[in-house]
Amino acid sequence: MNIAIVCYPTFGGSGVLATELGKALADKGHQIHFITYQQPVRLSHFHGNIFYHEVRVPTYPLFDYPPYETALSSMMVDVITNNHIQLLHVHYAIPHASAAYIAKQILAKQGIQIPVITTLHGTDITLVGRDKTYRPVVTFSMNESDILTAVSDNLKAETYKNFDIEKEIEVIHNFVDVTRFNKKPIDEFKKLIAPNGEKIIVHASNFRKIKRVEDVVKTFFLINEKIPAKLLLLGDGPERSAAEAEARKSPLVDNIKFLGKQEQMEDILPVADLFLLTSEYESFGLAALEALAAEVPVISTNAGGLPEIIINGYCGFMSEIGDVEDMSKNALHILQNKETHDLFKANALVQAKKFDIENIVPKYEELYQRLIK
Ligand code: GMT
Repeated sequence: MNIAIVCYPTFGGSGVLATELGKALADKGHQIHFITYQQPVRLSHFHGNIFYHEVRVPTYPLFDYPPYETALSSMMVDVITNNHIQLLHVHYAIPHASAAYIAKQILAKQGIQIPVITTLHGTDITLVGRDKTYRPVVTFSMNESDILTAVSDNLKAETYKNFDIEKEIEVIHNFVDVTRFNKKPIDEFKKLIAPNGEKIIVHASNFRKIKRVEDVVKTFFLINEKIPAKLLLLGDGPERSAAEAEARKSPLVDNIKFLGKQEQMEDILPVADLFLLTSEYESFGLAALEALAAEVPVISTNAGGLPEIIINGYCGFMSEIGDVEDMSKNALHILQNKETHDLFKANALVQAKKFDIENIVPKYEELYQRLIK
């Protein structure tokens, strides 16, 4: 099949998922055309079946707000017309679903019928899309998509709760390529971070308010008061300086390293003993799934779709949002006993395999086949 994929190119989960999906489909022989404003972060290697089309928005003195959505629709029309594209799969509703609607209408006038799939990822529904600034357009364009998918049952329920949706939403969970993440840890790297065998705790996010990164720091300090440990924070975003300020309040600050944005998650995660995710909401929590695939138990909140991947007391523990005491207690329960830790690590891998790329990508292919027919 010839498929156009529209996504955000950044480190966020929706862009990562869309890129990994495109790469997996390309490996299966499909031709994939990415349309976005920058090369997607996880699209670093050449692949004969992958094409990348960059949306450029020319500046003009009149434009205080350059019209990205218009440029995007025009690019969709161009790519679809000139590359025998059979379907358009847009990730994250804003503004991709409405841009797809415009492109679909333009193409229909030219006698080209292009089916549109919109995949909802999380904040496009639970945070940004709900705002009245966007809601009418988001609602309309979701209803106009030929197929709507959500990445968890929780996100499906949230979408029905917050929007007047007239069609069925199909749930296709996030996935991970377990073989890529389940690697032996790089010993020199591990020794560099934890020279005295300290436990390595990792958090990765885009440091937005919704992630409550300060809770990661607080939880870590409670753990570190009891056992030698190091915290690696991966990613960057608006709340990084607040998290750094929180870290500097403690004499244990030197045990925390802010590593910034990192592309090679599959090299870093395997050195971790535990993954911390303290979010106020996660539609799914792809970062937690990648940790499980690297055999790293997860301590998280029980927000949103996280209970769909973390089995409490099996591959990790979930606590109420903000309950840093409970999160640290659970972390210590896992880390202080080698047998328990080994068991949770083994279970993490078993759990991750349920969401392996091999099980999930065919679900998208089935949808595509259905639409094209
Ligand atoms: O987590 C973020 O803030 C990034 C965000 C995005 O839209 O890129 O991630 C969302 O999509 C991921 C992939 O489907 C999900 O795994 C994340 O849970 C979801 N984030 C939120 O719902 C906050």
